[in-house]
Amino acid sequence: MGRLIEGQWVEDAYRYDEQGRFQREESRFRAWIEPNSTFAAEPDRYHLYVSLACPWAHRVLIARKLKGLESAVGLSVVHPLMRNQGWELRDDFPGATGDPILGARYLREIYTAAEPQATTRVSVPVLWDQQRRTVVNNESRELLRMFNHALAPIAEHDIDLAPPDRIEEVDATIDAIYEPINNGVYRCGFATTQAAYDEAAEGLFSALEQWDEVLGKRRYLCGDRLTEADICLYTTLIRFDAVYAVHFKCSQRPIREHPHLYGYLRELYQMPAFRETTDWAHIRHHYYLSHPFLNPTGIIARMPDLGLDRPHGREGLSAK
Ligand SMILES: N[C@@H](CCC(=O)N[C@@H](CS)C(=O)NCC(=O)O)C(=O)O
Repeated sequence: MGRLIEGQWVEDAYRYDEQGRFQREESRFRAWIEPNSTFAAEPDRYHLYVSLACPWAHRVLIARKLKGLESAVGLSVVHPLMRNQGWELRDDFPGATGDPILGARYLREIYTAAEPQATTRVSVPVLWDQQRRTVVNNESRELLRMFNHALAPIAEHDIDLAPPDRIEEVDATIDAIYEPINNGVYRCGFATTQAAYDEAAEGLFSALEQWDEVLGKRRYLCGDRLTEADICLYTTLIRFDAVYAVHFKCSQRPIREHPHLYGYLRELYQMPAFRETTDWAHIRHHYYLSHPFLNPTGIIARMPDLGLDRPHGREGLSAK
């Protein structure tokens, strides 16, 4: 892996604090699509770059499908392996598309096309504006909100994943699950000291227990309607037993032993927008082969039987 420093690619590891805790960095591009702004909602203008392996990019892919934005916003899928040159736009893996838009070989070329002297990590998801030839935004949570609200005028489906009467709760829930769960699995996996790992694992498994209890009473995280918060939790839960439990040492208790989280995960997986954007080959190849410091032999662990098509039994949960 690496990063751009003043437009030059520099091979580089992740950042840690002095206690060995993984430090996630802020996303660089943070503009918004808004009516009558530099970035207006227009079909065929924006292009989304994702990895099908990445839980952050997966959020935006699910929203794109749920909202019916697939014909309005184009998509490029990177190759699942991310090694010294960062994400590559090769098409020699099923589902990887290459880059029909800029003809880039490396994802970093999208970043330098926007800002030749950029100093930034080169991450997915990233939204490219074909009209202004620049990156709009590369922060998944903001892209998720933009796909939901700002791009609604060009969306085919009328579904609001952060409705006005729930938006504060949706934001508070996304905040609450981010550190212990979404980022927590990475903090377990990338910890470089036992203490940093123990701290992350403790936070992760107590948060999972807490949300398991909540989901015993509520159908979705914010009540009886699917929201952005569910998308944010799903993309971590679906990778958990297949990858994080082994590769990131999130081993204490699998999702399929949390009864309510497991039923909830099955329900979401059985929805087409979730299932059709979940690509096991990309997920498993990416994680097990892209972090040689964690898995030097590059062996891909066996897939457990997740039983995701079993009935979820959650229809009877009333709104609370
Ligand atoms: N905060 C960003 C995080 C995105 C992110 O870390 N994506 C990973 C893939 S799972 C990535 O592209 N990492 C490459 C790197 O950081 O060099 C977001 O939520 O969009």
